[in-house]
Amino acid sequence: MTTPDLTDVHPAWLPPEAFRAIGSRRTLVRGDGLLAETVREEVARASALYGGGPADPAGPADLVLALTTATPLPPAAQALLDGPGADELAGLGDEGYVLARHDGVTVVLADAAAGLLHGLFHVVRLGERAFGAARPAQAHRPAMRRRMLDHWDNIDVHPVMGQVERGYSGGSIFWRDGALTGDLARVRAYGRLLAATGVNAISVNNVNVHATEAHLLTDRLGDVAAIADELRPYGIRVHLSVNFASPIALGGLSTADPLDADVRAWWAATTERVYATIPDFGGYVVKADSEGQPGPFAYERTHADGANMLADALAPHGGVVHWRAFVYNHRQDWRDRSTDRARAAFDHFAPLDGQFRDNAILQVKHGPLDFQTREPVSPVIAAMPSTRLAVELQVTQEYTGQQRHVCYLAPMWSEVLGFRPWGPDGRDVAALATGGTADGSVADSGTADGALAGSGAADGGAGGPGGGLVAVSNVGDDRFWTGHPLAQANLYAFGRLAWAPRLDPGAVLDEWIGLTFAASRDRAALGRTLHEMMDGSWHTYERYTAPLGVGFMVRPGHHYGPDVDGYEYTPWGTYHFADRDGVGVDRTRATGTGYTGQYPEPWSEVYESPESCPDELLLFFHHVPYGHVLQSGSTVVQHIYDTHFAGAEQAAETRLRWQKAEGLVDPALWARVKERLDEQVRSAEEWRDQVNAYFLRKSGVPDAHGRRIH
Ligand code: BDP
Repeated sequence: MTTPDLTDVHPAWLPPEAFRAIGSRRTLVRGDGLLAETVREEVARASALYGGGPADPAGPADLVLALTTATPLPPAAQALLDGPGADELAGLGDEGYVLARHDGVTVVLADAAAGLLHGLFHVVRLGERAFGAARPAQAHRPAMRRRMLDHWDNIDVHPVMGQVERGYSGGSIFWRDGALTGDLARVRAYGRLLAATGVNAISVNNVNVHATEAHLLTDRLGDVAAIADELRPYGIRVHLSVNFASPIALGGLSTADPLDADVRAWWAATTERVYATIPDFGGYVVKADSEGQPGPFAYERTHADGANMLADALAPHGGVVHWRAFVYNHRQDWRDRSTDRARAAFDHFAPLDGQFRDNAILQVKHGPLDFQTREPVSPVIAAMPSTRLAVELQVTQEYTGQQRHVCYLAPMWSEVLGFRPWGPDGRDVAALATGGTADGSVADSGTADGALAGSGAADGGAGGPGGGLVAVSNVGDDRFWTGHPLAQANLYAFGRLAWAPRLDPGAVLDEWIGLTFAASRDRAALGRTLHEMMDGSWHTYERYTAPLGVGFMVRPGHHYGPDVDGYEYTPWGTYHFADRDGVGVDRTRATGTGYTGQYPEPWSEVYESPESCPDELLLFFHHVPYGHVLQSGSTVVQHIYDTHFAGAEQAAETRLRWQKAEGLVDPALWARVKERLDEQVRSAEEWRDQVNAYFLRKSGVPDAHGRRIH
């Protein structure tokens, strides 16, 4: 294997300089297998750049990366095995590792080669610090067993969505001109970047499986195998989005009924062929009965019937099906207020808890609607104690500025992962996705993959084995990978939080800055600037867009920029109900849609009352008069004015900060960010003016500070 060298492509968080500390040292790599070769290759490349090299096996070394099975072990590794660090070595699993530094040698020990690779990237993150003071042996294991990116990529260019649905970074890195890309080195480079964050699975095509892409399952499987070959050296397994109606479209059957014997046989045979071609294939991703995709409802079967059929086809091969819970009616009658899209996933899936196979993972969007800037945590996540749940995030910034605005999303994800549906003493979302039985088991430590507990206890019970964390990727064939170079941080942070959900998002940001800009001539100044620009950028974005959790004030279709009533009278079920007296959606049990009743206590009660509902979600849960006083002391309408003026100002400050950083980074990157910031400032003013003018006209309440509202 040769490590990719893509001179025109930005190295993201793995520039050569990030390997300086390793590259200038004497390193020993011991162990066999494909991923151990990758580790060797990485070390050799760094050494070639910085003058270090493989240590003489008999002589001294600065860094030892070894499998516990290697014989003979280098003395520093053997000392760790025999010494006080031995306890840490128990139960490392197939991705964990122990890191220690003693007697002037830094040691990474792992039971499996994937662990060695993760350990190597840990040393890269530490840089010189890895070779400083002694470190007691410490075990590191991923909290989530599967840490997965879904690509919404099409092979063909879709007439409306383009090639990558909700993609803001150019074309697909997998598919070009109706075929597999000729640039497989780019795919490999992507795998390398992802491995350095901890991601270990990718689904390579859109969840909306169009006609061409459906064939990836059968006659175009070779393309998927070629991608798998590129990603395998980095420990990343490939998954495929499949169309539920494939037996009809590809198999010539007359039905896709999940209980039909021929249909089941077709899936079993097809899946067998997939594994014959790609033995480490991960499994299927399915969007069914949603936004026009076929599904089991056509045959009056449940989603458990649908998911289990695929799970059964995959089980003999060790595969899993990710079955998405994003199921709702997108042809609603807006005049009928008895429907509430937020309720849909819970209404469909909660009654099915306990009916899914062990290798069926229910993939739930983190909020009940659709990746808005602010949503409560989906009540489905707390409603399925006997089902393996994966939480789905959106790294691609569909509703958060489409990679034209700076919007660092890790603080949002961290809030989601830390949310405790049963109150302060219950488990949090990270624990539910991990499947850990106790809170502490989540912090960069073990995954429990035990039997399903099946308990619906009021505190969340012991829970199932957990389905992990999934996100929609933001990567395309753009030379900066993500269109907006700073949007790389979201991709990086996703992987890091999937590995260790309790990491501080600000610290992860600094880690990304440190690696990505390792070559900057003034790293400290640049680091401060970027931190200030990015750490609070989600809140800034929230301030100048839809207020107080109301969501969806975007232009229909492409979802960029403000359109205050764009979705208000459409069939999509996404309303804010603003009128002359007030705004917001009444989702209470007492007078509204009853959605608050989908939460366990205490949140059911907290959300039910406008007095206790957190300000930032007030309009998600309540329809209130414009003069309603928030917990902050401000009225709703004054809050809207204040935050919109402040948010647009903060966007302008962000641009100013960047202007001062000119010269500290590569000029092309600086220019790209500057161009995006110009658009952000323009767009933020547009949001400010439209939202403020809208609420001024609706309410007739002037700004208390007399500012001009256009
Ligand atoms: C929405 C997107 C749409 C996706 C859908 C999904 O607008 O393009 O197909 O989610 O998650 O956010 O399936």
